[in-house]
Amino acid sequence: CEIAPGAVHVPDWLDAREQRELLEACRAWARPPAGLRTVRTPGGGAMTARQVCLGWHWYPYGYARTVVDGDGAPVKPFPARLGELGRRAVADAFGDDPARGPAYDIALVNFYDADARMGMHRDSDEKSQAPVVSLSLGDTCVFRFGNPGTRARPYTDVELRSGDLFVFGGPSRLAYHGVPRVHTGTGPPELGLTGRLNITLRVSGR
Ligand code: MD5
Ligand code: FE
Repeated sequence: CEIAPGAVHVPDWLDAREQRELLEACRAWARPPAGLRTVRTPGGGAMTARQVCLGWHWYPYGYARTVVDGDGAPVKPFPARLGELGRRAVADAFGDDPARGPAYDIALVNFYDADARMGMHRDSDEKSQAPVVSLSLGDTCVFRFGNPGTRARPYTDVELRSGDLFVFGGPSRLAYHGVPRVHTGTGPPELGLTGRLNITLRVSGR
């Protein structure tokens, strides 16, 4: 379902087994060194979603090969199978040939507990125009899709559920977006995840 030009929502893209395997992998990546951390913004604030990075380490506002704002450890490698998953995601969303898809080299995994939010922002630290692939696990959230030019309304609010794929390409690549709300206890019980987890795949362009 196309929400805006280049912004495609594919509900229920990951089956139950793929969701379980991805969650297990995320739990392993979350362990130290270079594990789950709280992101602190230059203004003195802290993000409420906690994050782990693969391939490149994101910090406000850039990318590094070590956890420059945490334990200083080298960032965990970007797994080849996430690259394949990313190309398959873009191909399914846009109907392209997966073999010609982008070479993903960054994964950012965000863990949201019941009170976590993400304010309206743009993802502009990547030097590539390649689409961002977003995969959701666990609790349903309200995802707020805004505009390329302004943080303000109008917004399109979309519910993202466990297993959903969202791809942001073309004119939507630099749109403002956020997560105003997580609906506690709405994830699939058999997944065994409290809260919500989101994986984004990106191309660094470096
Ligand atoms: C999330 N994560 O649900 C979202 C999914 C982040 C972040 O926002 O920066 O880690 S990624 C949503 C996204 C990426 C690129 C463009 C657009 C949305 N967009 O144009 O709406 O944790
Ligand atoms: Fe973002």
